Amino acid sequence: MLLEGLRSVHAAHRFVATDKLTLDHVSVRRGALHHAQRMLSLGLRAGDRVALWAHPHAMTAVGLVGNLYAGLVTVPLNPSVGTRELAHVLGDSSPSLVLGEAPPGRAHALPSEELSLGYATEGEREDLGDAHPALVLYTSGTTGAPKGAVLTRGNIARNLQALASAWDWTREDSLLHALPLFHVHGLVLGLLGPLSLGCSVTIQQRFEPEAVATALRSYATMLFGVPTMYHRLAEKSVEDKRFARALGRPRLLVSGSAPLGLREHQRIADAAGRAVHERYGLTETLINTAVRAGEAPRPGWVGRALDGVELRLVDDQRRPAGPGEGSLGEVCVRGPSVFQGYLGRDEATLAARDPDGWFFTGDLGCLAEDGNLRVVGRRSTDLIKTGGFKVGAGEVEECLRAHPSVREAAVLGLPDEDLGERIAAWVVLEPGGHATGDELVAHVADALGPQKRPRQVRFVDALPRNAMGKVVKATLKAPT
Ligand code: MLC
Ligand code: AMP
Repeated sequence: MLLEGLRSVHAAHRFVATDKLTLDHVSVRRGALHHAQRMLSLGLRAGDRVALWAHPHAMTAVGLVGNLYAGLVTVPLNPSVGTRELAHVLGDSSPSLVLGEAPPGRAHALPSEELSLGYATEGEREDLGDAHPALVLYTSGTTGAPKGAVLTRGNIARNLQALASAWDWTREDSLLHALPLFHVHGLVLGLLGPLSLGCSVTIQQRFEPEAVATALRSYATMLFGVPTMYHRLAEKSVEDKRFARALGRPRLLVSGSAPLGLREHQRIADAAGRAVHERYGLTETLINTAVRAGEAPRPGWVGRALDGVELRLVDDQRRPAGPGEGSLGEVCVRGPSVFQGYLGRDEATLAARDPDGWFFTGDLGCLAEDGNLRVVGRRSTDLIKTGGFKVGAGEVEECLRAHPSVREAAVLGLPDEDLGERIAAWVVLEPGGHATGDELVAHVADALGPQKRPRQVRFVDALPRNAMGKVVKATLKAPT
């Protein structure tokens, strides 16, 4: 059962979003039961979709759990989503209702409800099986607008069980993170994890290394972060011994959502005398592999398959590739946490998952004889991971082209010490067109969201093209 842990928790187990409200798990459960009753009294029924502004706030937990109790399918909304992307997500997922306070400038025409903290002791639908959808998470592809990945209750429950076993994660733990609550990492692992296992969680509203160190010093036993966060923590640890000691304190530092560089592993090992455990996942599959709590991490490797997960490598024709550290192939995954499909996009679902249930991740990796996986890159350069956020080059290019002064645009991810990759755009202006780089950055931030904004823009007279007229991105160089 997905939220089994919440039924038997006691008030010592805290849910904290470091702002206005601290709740214990008993209050989250009662508030959520109240919310579920309210949703059902409004005429919503199991399976209906409901969007939820995923503010880093305790009420997000109440809304999410209440929706699960009522069997509603939550579409979390990024509070800093751009106007155009918001219209896409709401149009594509057609929720019956939008829950929570809309951020300034993000009005919409759908019915909406504020979340409030009520009290109830019943309201949970007990009859919903593992195949019932729980979440629709929007995720970018190489081209086009993001697609909604439908995750079921079973997908989530099995994944959290497997992670609990991999990390010896129990209700005695106290998790700390500062991740956003609209993606797998912060939402499924960082929020539903503690709520289903019954352990304490503190969600910091924004990532500040000092605030993280303070929490690590006093109570946190586990930290979840993306590599950009570990990079910033490593920087601080190198210059400040007190800081390094704080990083050495929790029993587990977990990194995921993008590769953690060898340099960061080494710097944290040197400064704090400890290792970082990596795990590897995708929105569509949840977490696939993890370095186990009792094992010494091998930098560059993301661990073995979780319980119930099968892994294999395939070549360009999707034929199984040979095993061994020397063999490289696309990573494929099969198991109980592979998603139900993309909302309303059967063709895209069929392209990503074969009839035998294998999901093609697009990641390139090698599998050691002992089952450990190393992720070495991606099949397409048109998917960018920046600060742990996945961004499609195509969506940014399309957005730039929609600007009246822009004639053509090409977007690439360039290596970046802090963000892993930074979004860089090459732009050809319309004859007589006037736009500055800052204006175009603001244009993308406003339309799609600040996470998708280019960090650098270079104006060129023409884009390099091959004989077929296709832009040759490989020849584009980093702006100087
Ligand atoms: C800056 N800002 C702008 C702007 N420039 N806003 C509008 N226009 C502009 N031109 C604002 C931003 O909105 C933000 O405001 C603030 O400035 C800083 O933004 P930033 O530059 O994006 O922050 P940054 O320091 O780069 O953030 C680093 C980070 C962040 C690590 C904290 O990238 C992050 O939270 N990453 C986590 C991503 C994640 O969770 N991925 C998981 C995917 S699931 P404000 O208001 O926001 O402060 C997955 C599966 C798996 O991958 O395996 O886990
Ligand atoms: P998303 O679609 O945002 O869920 O991102 C999934 C992608 O993040 C994967 O396909 C990988 O490219 C990347 N990723 C996640 N975890 C890791 C990791 N530990 N190491 C390398 N890449 C990772």
